[in-house]
Amino acid sequence: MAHRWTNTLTHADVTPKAHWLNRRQIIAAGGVLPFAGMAKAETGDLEPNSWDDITSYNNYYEFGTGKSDPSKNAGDLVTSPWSIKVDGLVDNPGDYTIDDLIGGLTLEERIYRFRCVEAWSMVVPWNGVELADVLARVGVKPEARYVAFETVLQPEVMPGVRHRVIPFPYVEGLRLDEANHPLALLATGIYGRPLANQSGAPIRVVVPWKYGFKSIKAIVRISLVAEMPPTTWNNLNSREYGFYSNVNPQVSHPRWSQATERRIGGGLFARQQDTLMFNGYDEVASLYDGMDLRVNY
Ligand SMILES: Nc1nc2c(c(=O)[nH]1)N[C@H]1C(S)=C(S)[C@@H](COP(=O)(O)O)O[C@H]1N2
Ligand SMILES: [Mo]
Repeated sequence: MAHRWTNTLTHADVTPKAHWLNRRQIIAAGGVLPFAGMAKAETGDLEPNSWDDITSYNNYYEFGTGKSDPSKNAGDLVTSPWSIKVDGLVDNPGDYTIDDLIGGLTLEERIYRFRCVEAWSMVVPWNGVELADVLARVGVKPEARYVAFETVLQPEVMPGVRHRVIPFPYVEGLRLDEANHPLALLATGIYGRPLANQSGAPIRVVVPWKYGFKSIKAIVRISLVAEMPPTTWNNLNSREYGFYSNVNPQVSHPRWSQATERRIGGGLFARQQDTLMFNGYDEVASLYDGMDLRVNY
């Protein structure tokens, strides 16, 4: 892949290998990192966005369709107690607390690019556990081929749900091998702080090589299934939003190019830059060997 000046950093520069290959343990899962103890961000292109950028420019249609609606409206979401139903083709189905689900797993910092299908992007320093570790804990049966996720429904505090801006609950899914890739996270924090409600508190999926809508927020259900599960944006418009939705600068959205993106940063300082195949995470390419990514978009 040709790298231009904006893209000369490899994934290893974004997230130092120690963060994810050696699975450096920062603190036991469930804890909160002290801000001062955070690994310093890499300089340059992968400088994380500020907490303010990350928590004030959001997509979370349960709280409205505007970018500032989630930060204005998500404050009353009840995130504790929280229960996650694990069902389908698993050895250990049941209702899990967050601690049951991730307690004792390695909580890591992952500084990832985040690329929305709308052609804006950020860099976010997530704290979370590998989804693969959680799937191992619940015990995936051999017949399972996909993982389906569902977001909480609290209509009393979700104006977008009351106004039915799109169908809810929001649902998403991954192929099992995608979900088991070490880059796929269940995140509980950003910058060492618990997720803000608008960021998907208390626990969300993060799949950095896919468009942002695959990274479903505030999950209350994880189902292991045999067939490709329905997903919200694909249900709404399958021509515009595929099940895979891997970031791909060569496959345009029917209504706009995906070749470049607007990096959000400090208000007026948003800038245009090239979009990278798989959002720069080339290590996932082998998941799609033999697939035509124009067909399986
Ligand atoms: N439940 C739920 N999850 C969601 C969404 C949503 O509307 N509802 N929006 C998605 C989209 S389109 C994007 S780009 C990201 C935005 O995440 P952020 O607000 O943390 O940047 O969340 C994704 N997850
Ligand atoms: Mo998005």
